[in-house]
Amino acid sequence: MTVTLDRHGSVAVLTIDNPPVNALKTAVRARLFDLAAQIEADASVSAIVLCGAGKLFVGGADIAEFDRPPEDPTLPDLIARIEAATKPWVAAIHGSALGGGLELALACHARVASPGATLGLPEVNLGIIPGAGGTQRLPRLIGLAAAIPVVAERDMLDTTRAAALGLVDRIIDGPLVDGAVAFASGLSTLPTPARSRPLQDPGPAFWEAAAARMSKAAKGQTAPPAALAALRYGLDHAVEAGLRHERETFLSLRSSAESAALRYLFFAERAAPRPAALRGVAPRDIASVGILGGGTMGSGIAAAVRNAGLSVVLSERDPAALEKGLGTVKCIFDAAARRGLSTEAEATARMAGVTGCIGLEGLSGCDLVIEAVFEDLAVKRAVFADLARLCRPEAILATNTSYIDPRAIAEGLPSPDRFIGLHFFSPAQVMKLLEIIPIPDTAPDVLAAAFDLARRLGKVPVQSGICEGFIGNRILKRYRAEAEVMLRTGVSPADIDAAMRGFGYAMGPFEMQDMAGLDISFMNREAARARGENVPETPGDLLVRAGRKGMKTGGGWYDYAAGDRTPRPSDEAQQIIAPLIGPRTSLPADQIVERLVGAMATEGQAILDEGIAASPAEIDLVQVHGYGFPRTKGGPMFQITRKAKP
Ligand code: T1G
Ligand code: NAD
Repeated sequence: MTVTLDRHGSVAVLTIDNPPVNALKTAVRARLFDLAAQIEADASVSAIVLCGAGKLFVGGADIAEFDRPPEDPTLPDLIARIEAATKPWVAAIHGSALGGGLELALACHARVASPGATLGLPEVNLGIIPGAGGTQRLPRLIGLAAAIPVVAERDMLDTTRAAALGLVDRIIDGPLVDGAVAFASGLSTLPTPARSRPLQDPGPAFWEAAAARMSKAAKGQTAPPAALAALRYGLDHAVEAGLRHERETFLSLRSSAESAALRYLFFAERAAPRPAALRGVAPRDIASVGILGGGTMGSGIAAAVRNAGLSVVLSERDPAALEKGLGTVKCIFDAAARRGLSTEAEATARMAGVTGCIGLEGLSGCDLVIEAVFEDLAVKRAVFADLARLCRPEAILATNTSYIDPRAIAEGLPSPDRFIGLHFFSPAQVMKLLEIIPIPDTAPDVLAAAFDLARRLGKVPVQSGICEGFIGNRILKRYRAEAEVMLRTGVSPADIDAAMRGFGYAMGPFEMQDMAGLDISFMNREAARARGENVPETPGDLLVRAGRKGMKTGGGWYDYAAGDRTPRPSDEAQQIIAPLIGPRTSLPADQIVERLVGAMATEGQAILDEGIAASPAEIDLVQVHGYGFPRTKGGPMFQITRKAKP
């Protein structure tokens, strides 16, 4: 099934039917291409309505086809045939008209839409630009000032805004096809195709502002500036030249490593919430959530859960700690409203859905309790023993531990089938990664509930087996260790950090340590030494012992001026660590990157071999969504696999 043809009097209704998103795969394009010729020759047809089956119009070209050369008829071929028709084609849009889907609608002579539809050109998310006329037809319909954000900045239009801009000719409140047929039947003349309409220059200020936004928001990405250039090219050249330039740019970007990485992540992110092992397993119900501990993590998790519309009870030890925790949650909601991510009213409503309690009794009615107390096994075991006594046996009990073996936390708990690890990342209301760590007793419907919770929270869930640091922190440890090996050979922290920033990280490994604080890992090493483990002195130890704990003490690997977060190379730090460092040397940036990304991938391969992670893509999701690995590079496993390709 690809496209069906029905008749409503003299109007032909074509319905694209290619679940789940009506992607314009080759078979769909070919069928439409043939039907367009057939209908054009059919004198009994006066007009055509094009619509989509299921929940949307068309979700775009078939991204899965991008690893192969384009197949005829290409989307531009199909669009040219529709545009040349002597009978009016009317696109009837519901749900979404995205990418090639919107370009197909732009080829039509008119567009009608149900309320609440979404129209956009999100190709830049995939490292490409629209490749079937979007950069040339959209601005001729809605003007360049409105088109720039849609084409180059992922702006989406809803039906109302699209109608106000002239992209949608009529909003159909009733049955869409009937309304579209009536609209098509009422067209007395053939509307001027988008490509034939004039284009006005919005003026240099618009272009400068767009370029400035792009250089900030799309740092390190190739497609957004290329999309802006395609729009500009269309202003300075005839439409045919503009279409040719757009297609050449699209084909070039489509074959780029950056687009391959972004398409790889697109599919990995959509597969993540639905692990094969959980197919058919109904998740255990979660309607009310308790958070135990209102510190750094507890307050962030409470905000994340509340943002998903779930009610939250936050428990702390004493009134002062509870007031602090609730205050932190309120600050998070208020900050989001200040940044325009929500309204003031929404912030107030969200906070109203968070109640506080002292001690654990207030959590007894929750369907799920997430523990975020101190990273101390005895403390965690004590609170879970109390929770098991107070909560219903089917209430899910989850730990947010970073390093402790969840089996040790759960040992001896009644109904261990309801115990699981939910490892959020700081700040929990922002970071999308959620590592899900079942213990051997964890019931399937509890594991399914964890994945379903991730979906409701808009998180990217990755299941991890049990090892020190699970997936993410284990790779982070290897990354830092390799950076330290490089440091000891005499390569400077500044060169290493600069190389990783050049690769696309927001900051390098040493800058990151200064921001988080060197004392955390120092205390871990000291604790290991106290347990009699042989942990050799590290340069970080020397710095902490000298009082250089990072940004919070005005210096760590780098110096920081008061109130200034800019890292400055530090002679003092260099002298302190000198006993452990070889003579100063330098390495080319690409070699630094290759060694550090290689170390991550080597650890990733060990994680796969041990069955801690199920696939390379899941390891890459952890790195991209938990540790700032640049999306345009796909992840350490993607990088290594791509390098290995002939
Ligand atoms: N091609 C192939 N598969 C797609 C797809 C696409 N365009 N969009 C979604 N899927 C798969 C997805 O992987 C998942 O598969 C299933 O459909 C449901 O997706 C020429 C070149 C449309 C808003 O970027 O934004 O057109 O995991 O979970 O939440 O210029 O999918 O079930 O096996 O996201 O209901 C431009 C991408 C393409 C839009 C629906 N279009 N898709 O959301 O479902 S490039 C896009 C979405 C292009 C032209 C250029 C969303 C959606 P599986 P889902 P959803
Ligand atoms: P934190 O010290 O900021 O907060 C811990 C909170 O738990 C404190 O507010 C404390 O008052 C409260 N608490 C302790 N005992 C309690 C009890 N019996 N009843 C109620 N409240 C109690 O610690 P954090 O950084 O939020 O870390 C919490 C957990 O999350 C730890 O297991 C940590 O390893 C893990 N984690 C931390 C991060 C991070 O970046 N900070 C990231 C992921 C996971």
